[in-house]
Amino acid sequence: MLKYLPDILAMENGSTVKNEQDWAIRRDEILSLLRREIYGFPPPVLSPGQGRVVETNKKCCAGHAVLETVEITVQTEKGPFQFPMRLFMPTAPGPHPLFLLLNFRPDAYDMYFPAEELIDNGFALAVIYYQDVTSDQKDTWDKLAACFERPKDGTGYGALTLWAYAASRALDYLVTRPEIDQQHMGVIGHSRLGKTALWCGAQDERFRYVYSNDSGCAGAALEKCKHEGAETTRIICGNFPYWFCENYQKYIDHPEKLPFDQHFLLAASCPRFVCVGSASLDAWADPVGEQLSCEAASPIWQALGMEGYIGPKNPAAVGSAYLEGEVGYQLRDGIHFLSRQDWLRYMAFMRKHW
Ligand code: GTR
Repeated sequence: MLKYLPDILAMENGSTVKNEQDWAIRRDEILSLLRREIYGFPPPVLSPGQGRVVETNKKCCAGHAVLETVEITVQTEKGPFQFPMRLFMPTAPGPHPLFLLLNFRPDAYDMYFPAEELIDNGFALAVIYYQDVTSDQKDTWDKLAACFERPKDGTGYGALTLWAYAASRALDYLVTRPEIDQQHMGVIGHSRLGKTALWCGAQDERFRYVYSNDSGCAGAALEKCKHEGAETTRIICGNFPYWFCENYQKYIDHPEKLPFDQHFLLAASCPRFVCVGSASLDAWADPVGEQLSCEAASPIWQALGMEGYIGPKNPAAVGSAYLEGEVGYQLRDGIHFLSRQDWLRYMAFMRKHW
């Protein structure tokens, strides 16, 4: 493996992760590190998120699903904050496995999710439009971001952390729905929201499946090992400083000094299941860096008697999918996109590890 990556097994007390007890300690260390140095600490959870169905459409997906609009309420330091969530629930008897998608647009139907295909495969789908939570704009700390005092010591939440936090508050409500199978819930996102999904799943153990689609820099892709055409720490820190905590800026020209790499983010979901998807024409998100990260995260699963990533060490062939291990990887043909093909593989991954 890449020798210059920080050792994921090396605990702060100098010992090596060998079993579940060690891993519980090491996972906390990793989460603290990621919170302190890149994503920021989340706001406190004052009480579980609550939901209220405000609209119901029964003529959805050929009548095979009910589409609800649910208002999610989060208690904050400045009072209740609300955002909407769409919920496609199969009409067939449950309980149903669930995908919770963080999405780019508020529309009920969207190019990034094949609602009917998911429903016909027996999945429930919850969708949050991320900018209902907080705007994706520099120096605009609005909506949920305006509801808490952001710590000024460099570790205060970035926007990714707030979007992830909101997904967890929506999950607080979703687990109260008897139609949902709580053993089979996954969080998923594309691109910046793929970074968010990884970060959400890393922290929230109720998600048994964590999916990253084309998440790239500061997502699944390694920062210390970039390939041609890939986004760098300098570019992402310069363009999107507000996605992260301020401490991340310390590394803008020195990713080699980061005390972690992105395989730590994947590993934080161990012993659960992580599936990383790349696209062949998406050099910006660094497919090879994403695949290497899956391999680099795997020693944690192996220390616990599992396998992690089971796939080639050389760059994967276009169109291939390696879904056998607890860490899946797939390389779809085509551009930066969350496609039907990606979803078919993500459904297969969940089924395989049922
Ligand atoms: C790009 C950004 C990427 C990725 C992408 C997206 O501009 O550089 O890291 O997050 O946006 O979210 O579409």
